[in-house]
Amino acid sequence: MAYALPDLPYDYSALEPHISKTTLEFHHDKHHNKYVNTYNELVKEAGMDDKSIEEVIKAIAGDSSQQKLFNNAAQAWNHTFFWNSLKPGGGGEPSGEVGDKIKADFGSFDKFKEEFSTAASTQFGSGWAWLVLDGGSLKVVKTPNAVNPLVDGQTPLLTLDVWEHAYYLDYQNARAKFIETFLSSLANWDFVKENMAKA
Ligand code: MN3
Repeated sequence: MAYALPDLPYDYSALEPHISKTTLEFHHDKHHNKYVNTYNELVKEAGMDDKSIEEVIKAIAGDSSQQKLFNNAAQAWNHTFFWNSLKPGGGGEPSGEVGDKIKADFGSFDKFKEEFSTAASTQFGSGWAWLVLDGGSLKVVKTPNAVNPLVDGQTPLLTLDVWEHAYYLDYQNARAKFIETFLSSLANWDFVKENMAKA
């Protein structure tokens, strides 16, 4: 099925000063848009356009002959998930069932933050850091390039894009500062709660 580029779930300037309007314009209108357009061309050529994008991602993961289709499918999907992982006035320690689950599975919110920060900062080169549900437990994982946790049968709950295009205009090479800002001011715990409820 053709995949539509979603609008951002907030205004382009809504995440300032943490993520600038310019970054979101490039990241959404140029990068994400290109992944979506390329995916829509390639999925048709591959004769797989009767499938949902999630089905395509799972079906061709690890198939080196379909690497370009996989990369564009996963990047199209990952970015939509990333926009929803951010919200104005987000971040900080979540309360309620999400906060309780984090404490139960990581020991404390600080332990979770430490694991997530380590995953995001040690992903060498381009990739993603994720909070996932794996067999009922919360876990932090990192993935290279376009890969996402769907290919390992995990349920993504929250993600941070650590490709340089996600932060370079606002943070230059200071990835650690971008990660810290995501956790303190942007992470969308409502989205995590929705994803936990659907899992
Ligand atoms: Mn990106």
